[in-house]
Amino acid sequence: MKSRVAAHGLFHRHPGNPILDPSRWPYPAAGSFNPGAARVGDQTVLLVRVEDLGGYSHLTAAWSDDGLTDWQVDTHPCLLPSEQHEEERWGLEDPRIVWLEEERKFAVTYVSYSPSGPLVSLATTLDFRAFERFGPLVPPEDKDAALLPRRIQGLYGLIHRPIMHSGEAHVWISFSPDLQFWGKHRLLLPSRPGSWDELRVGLGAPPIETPDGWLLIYHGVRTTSAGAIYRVGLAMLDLEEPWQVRSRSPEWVFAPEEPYELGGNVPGVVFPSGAIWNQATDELLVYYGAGDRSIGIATADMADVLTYLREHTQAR
Ligand code: BMA
Repeated sequence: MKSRVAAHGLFHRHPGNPILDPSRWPYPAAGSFNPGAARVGDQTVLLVRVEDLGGYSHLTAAWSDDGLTDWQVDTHPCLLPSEQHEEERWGLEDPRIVWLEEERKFAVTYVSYSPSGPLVSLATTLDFRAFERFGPLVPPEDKDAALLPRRIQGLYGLIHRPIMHSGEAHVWISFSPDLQFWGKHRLLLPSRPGSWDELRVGLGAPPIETPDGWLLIYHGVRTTSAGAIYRVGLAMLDLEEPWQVRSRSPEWVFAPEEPYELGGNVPGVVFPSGAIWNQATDELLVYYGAGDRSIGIATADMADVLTYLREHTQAR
């Protein structure tokens, strides 16, 4: 029988961390962080949130053959705020990428920072050079969204994170027949009073389809006298009824520890936003923003992640 997997031993930092930071950028940047991730042909692309020196963000692609080393950063941004989209006026942030098999396109859900608050927009692409914009999916304030890669009972699913007036925020799931009109809204993962994720929770990487269900890698926030701490937890959703949470980590599985996570522009932040599961090696690569300034990779064996979640069947 497999031995019990300790939460803190699940993930390992890549020795090359941080793999990207503003010093590697071909133009001036204050931060390069919170990337979406995808495999395109035989390369990994990171769609990186780049914060310019004016404090506004846009998206630029970086490419690597093995998804770990030798990153080539495009010389120009691929998604800048569009004048035709007023909701993008204060920048584009935190993209999540999903391959939509039915559409045969990548769907990029990103935060459009509108003057009346952040909301979630959708664009599609095949090559991370040309994009088609579909505009806002949900009104402000809402963030941290990704589509499910396939329809469930005939409907597309969107996991997202509306923010309440109180500042608290929980993860929700909504459904749509056409990627445009959204309904069937349900609370999915609430923040847990008293816990490490008591203030806010938000989707990290897009949901990953596993034999046990949809794996969610999420961030949880607690405010302390020294400021907010962003840590990482796991949850498993039912495969065919993804509004049902099958298990959730009682403890965090990854937290700021290294200087680039404890420092940076916003100290004490690890913010997963992309993940790639190499099914040949069973390795899960999680790409995360560190301190709102740089990018790190955390790796885990998917078998260990699934074992851990099978042992934590508490749903909420
Ligand atoms: C969240 C988002 C993220 C950011 C995090 C920590 O609200 O804005 O982009 O990484 O805060 O500052």
